[in-house]
Amino acid sequence: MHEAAPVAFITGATSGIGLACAHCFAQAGWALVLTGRRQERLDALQATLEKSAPIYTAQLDVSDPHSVANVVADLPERFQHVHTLINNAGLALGKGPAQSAELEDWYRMIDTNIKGLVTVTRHLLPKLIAAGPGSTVINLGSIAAHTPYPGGHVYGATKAFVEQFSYNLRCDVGPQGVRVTDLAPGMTASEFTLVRMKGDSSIANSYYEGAQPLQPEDIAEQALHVASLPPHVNITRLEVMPLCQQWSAPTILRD
Ligand code: NDP
Ligand code: 8X3
Repeated sequence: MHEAAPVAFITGATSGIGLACAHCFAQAGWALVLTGRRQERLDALQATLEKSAPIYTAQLDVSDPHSVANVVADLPERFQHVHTLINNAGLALGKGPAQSAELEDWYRMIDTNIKGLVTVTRHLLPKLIAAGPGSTVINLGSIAAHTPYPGGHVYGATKAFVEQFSYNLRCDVGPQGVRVTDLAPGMTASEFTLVRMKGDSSIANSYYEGAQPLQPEDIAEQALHVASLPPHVNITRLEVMPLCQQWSAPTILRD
């Protein structure tokens, strides 16, 4: 590992789990590359966190391969030695049935959750391998990778991709000292549902009503734990659910 504070590169650091990871890793003394599309939020984060940690922010839409290449190529010297990548940027769009879904929504989920994640990963792999034993890729999966539900269609499928990609990636880079983790949360209170419901805050708020969902900080603490373990320890998949969330028995359709 680089002798100065290790560097974590976080996608989707402007909200929810990514934002909580930024705070959690900064408090733990990491240097951070924080990315997302909303520049004003990156500016606010920089102002808040640079008092406690070295921070570099870059506007980044992970679904734009040129932008990913440029951001990685332009990393300042201090932030070149990326030790941990948190592939967090992601979204769900819509919860209606597949037969009434917008194809554009499906394409955006695939472009962000799959294409974006693999693009960022591919560009950073040489740096992660160079960082040496203990470097880590943490991919934000989901319980939706394993739990089919009505309206889950493409979103759940993108998270199943994330899980299998994580395992296959580990086969290749594990021997180079790079650990890979599929960090799979259940219901977590963030802007996730607001985005999924396209800004309808009444639906988003009612989703969390009367429940005690995970907080983004709960997941950020797990990410920090995963990245801070001794180099020979690789948590391959870490599923975390709030106690209020239950699995459903398979539904039987009857006449
Ligand atoms: P939020 O909506 O609160 O945060 C999503 C983050 O992703 C934002 O910072 C957003 O930033 C960023 N983002 C979205 N699209 C892009 C893009 N094209 N390029 C770059 N950044 C992008 O949701 P969560 O924090 O809850 O979600 C984080 C991850 O956790 C996602 O991968 C999600 O699938 C996963 N997850 C969430 C669960 C939940 O219940 N909340 C449960 C299981 C998994 P900006 O708009 O500024 O680009
Ligand atoms: C989001 C979790 O259960 O809302 O990844 O699909 S769920």
